[in-house]
Amino acid sequence: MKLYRISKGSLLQHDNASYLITQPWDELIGRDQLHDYLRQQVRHADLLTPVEADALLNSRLLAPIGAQEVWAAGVTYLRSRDARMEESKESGGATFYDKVYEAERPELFFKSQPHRVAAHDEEVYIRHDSTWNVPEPELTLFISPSGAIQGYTIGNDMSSRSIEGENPLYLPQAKVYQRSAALGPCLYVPAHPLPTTTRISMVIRRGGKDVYAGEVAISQIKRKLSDLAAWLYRDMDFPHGCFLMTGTCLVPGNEFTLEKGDRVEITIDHIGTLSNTVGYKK
Ligand code: DO4
Ligand code: MG
Repeated sequence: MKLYRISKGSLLQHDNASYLITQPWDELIGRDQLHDYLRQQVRHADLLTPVEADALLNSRLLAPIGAQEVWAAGVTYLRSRDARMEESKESGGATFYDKVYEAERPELFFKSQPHRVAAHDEEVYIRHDSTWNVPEPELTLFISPSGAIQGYTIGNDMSSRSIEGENPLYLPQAKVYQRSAALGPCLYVPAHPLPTTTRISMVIRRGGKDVYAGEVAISQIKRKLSDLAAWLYRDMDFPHGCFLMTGTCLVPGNEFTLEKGDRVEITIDHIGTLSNTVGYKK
């Protein structure tokens, strides 16, 4: 089932029907057995007509996040390891990336507070002080307060490669700034974990033309999703649960940098498409 966050509450799609749920978002999603709980909620929720549901889905969608923090895992795919080694070879930082790719402990970093997250169709930003910028399309987990994966959404881990490549200690500045994270369009809550054949694809459009297109199956990831969640929850509590971006495998060639006005479309099977236009903080 899919849960869309809208200004009136949540729109739940299940078995070709749509329901309006007014329970506050954090209270609704912050639990184990979320799929079963949502199925029960259908009994008390208002059934929407197809016209009402379409009108709500075509109005502004909010990012599917309330009070949760957004974290991210890095260097979980070979392509990401190789791209980081390449970009940081001048700074002498390259060797960290091959080590973390092989290490038992994954790279996990803080990505965003909820208020900095862009929703589907909102602008994502590139930094004014960065010369080399890319989107990173990432399967994003929703993890309950107890540490169990309950759902999935699409994440864009917008990144400055010039700042990250200059010095690995600049990683927080390369990764954490206004609208550097996008989540959406919905929270997908299946009865069973996503199949490993699930594909992530990304298209970047500029002036009506595709300037990048790529696709990967999540089976290419080096780590188990449940291990990433378990590492994140070591010695840490998340009273409302947490979102965890699981790393990118799709990295445009070194000549590519985002420009204002580019449209980034990330599609993940079963979940949908997250689209954002690129801009700068006003
Ligand atoms: O180590 C830098 C960031 C890695 C990352 O964001 C990724 O692999 O997706
Ligand atoms: Mg990333």
